Amino acid sequence: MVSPNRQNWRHVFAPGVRRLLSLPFQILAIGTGAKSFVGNPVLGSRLLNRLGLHVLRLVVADRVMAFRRLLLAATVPAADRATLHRDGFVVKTDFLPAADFAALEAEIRALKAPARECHQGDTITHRVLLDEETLASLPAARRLLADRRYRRLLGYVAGRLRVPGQWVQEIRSGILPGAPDPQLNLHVDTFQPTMKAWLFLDDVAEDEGPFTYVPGSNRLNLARLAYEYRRSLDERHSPDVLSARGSLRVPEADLPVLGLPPARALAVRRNTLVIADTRGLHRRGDLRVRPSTRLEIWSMCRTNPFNPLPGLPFRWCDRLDLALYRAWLRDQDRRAAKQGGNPAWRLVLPAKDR
Ligand SMILES: O=C(O)CCC(=O)C(=O)O
Ligand SMILES: [Fe+2]
Repeated sequence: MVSPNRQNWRHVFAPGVRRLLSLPFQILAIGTGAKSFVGNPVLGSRLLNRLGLHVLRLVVADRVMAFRRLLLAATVPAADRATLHRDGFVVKTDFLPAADFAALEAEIRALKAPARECHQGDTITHRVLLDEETLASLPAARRLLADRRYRRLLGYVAGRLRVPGQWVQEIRSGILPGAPDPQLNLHVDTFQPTMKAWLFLDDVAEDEGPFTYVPGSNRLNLARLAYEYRRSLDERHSPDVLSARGSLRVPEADLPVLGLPPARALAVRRNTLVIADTRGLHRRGDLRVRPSTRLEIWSMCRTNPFNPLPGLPFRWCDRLDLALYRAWLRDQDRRAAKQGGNPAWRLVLPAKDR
């Protein structure tokens, strides 16, 4: 039996000991994509950020990505590179030949596979990972993922030779009771340049929650650095938890301070591919109709921001990446089960009818 005194001792000292033991890891995290001001006292330190830690990470990650993209420059047309640099996103309408798109759409709408769901505010994001097992029964999706133009565009924006992370994603808005979806607020995903892509299987009108981006907000200029410097000092105390965790929420009223134009809603027809650097300011646009759904092939790639190399060109790298991702999901499941709750990405078995 543990004596009450000993319990008190534990209560008082254990958190301090834990903090001390985790400090070396928190320091090492400076060299990774870790971004949480509130979750990591080193990244959130007012003193270190006053000395320029956050801004230094922004600048170095930016230059490293510029170098990686330079290495891959020959793989994509110069016009796409210029558009990405100028705006932070590239839009390709009628991306697939009509017959290929029809085959892809039919296949994806009929798909029933294990999925993961994230509940944020009133919105459910439903994702099916396109790994080898799922792709085995999806020939049109396999063709898309093997399409050189697709792979190279995504790879260029991600600064990576291969982009393994591909999902079928359905955004179901206005489904849950609760606050509006936090993705409706203008934000950056993180401090490092990072790629997300959407091949839309549905038309998305201006008032149907289209992807919305502030053109030019991908570029770091002095105004942006000064703004992020100021924000970094106290961001760990932000009442907005996502902001405190390193996905800065930026009020639209701050855009003139940043010398930026208003956000542009990318209303699109189905079969449009949008690829964006989500280090730039973006949000999910407003919705007139609720509930509503938006179906897409979605991709995301975020690598170590300080690695100057674009990875290896082998297929087994994708398998390894996805195996690690699945292991991470299972670990999240175990942790959540221990605490009697749901992980952020809960397993849905079997997938619901589409
Ligand atoms: O789905 C969207 O339109 C954008 C959501 C978003 O902010 C993101 O995926 O990072
Ligand atoms: Fe985002």
